[in-house]
Amino acid sequence: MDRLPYKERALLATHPLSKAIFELIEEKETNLCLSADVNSASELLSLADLVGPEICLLKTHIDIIDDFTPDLTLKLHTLAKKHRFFLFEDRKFADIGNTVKLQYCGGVYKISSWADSINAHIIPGPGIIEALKEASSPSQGLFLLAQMSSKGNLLTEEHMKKAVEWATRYDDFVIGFISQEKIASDPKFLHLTPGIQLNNPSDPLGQQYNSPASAIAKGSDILIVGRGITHSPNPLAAAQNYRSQSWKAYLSSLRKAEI
Ligand code: 5BU
Repeated sequence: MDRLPYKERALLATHPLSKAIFELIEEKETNLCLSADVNSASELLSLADLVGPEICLLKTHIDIIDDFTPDLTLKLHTLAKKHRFFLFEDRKFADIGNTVKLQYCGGVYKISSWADSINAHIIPGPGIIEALKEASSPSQGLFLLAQMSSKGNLLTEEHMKKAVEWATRYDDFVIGFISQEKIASDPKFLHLTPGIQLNNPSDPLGQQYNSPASAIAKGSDILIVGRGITHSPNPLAAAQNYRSQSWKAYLSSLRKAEI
């Protein structure tokens, strides 16, 4: 697997957010993203404060918070500055352009006002990318859903290739993919991989897990860990373990690339 160091990819990145993410990963020495899938504002904030020093991205599902108020996203933003991580709202937009724009900017969550990055399915066609781009600032970026971790999912190879094609076409807004492996050869694109856990091969509802080492070996750049951390009796120690395993796997993949 040919792999360039994150710091070199920061120089090749053409979008301000992907450049900033590559730089942060390199400086902070972490390629870990916490998927903070908890139900209350206080749990989300305490988790972000506890695990913030270990991560480059915090991934939210803001619509699972029972007691959401706009104050939560202001506080998340403050924690993101304090611990230096970026906010990624895993909203998986999937509708026509006009509707996703309304969902992105409006409603209770006003995602466009606080999320550094979001993601979208490509099923509706490229209008979804154009609409989200129109509603974003130049420093916000989009990840395209190219592959999923769940058993029996319908994202075919043809679908994945389309995601790469459209990412290339809209590279002033698309900064990478949610995928299980490296799918694009252009080093400016980030590959984010969910379905990472050390203790279990799967969950009872179709989730399938890989280890950090195996995802990095397949070319992933940022590993997304949810319950492996949040359901641990000691989330900080678990995050530190995932962080160190993911970083070591990255360093060893660089050495392999040199040989
Ligand atoms: P887990 O607890 O580590 O299984 O959580 C994984 C998270 O990543 C969860 O928030 C999912 O919504 C998200 N996810 C995923 O698991 N698999 C996918 O293919 C995509 C997102 Br896309």
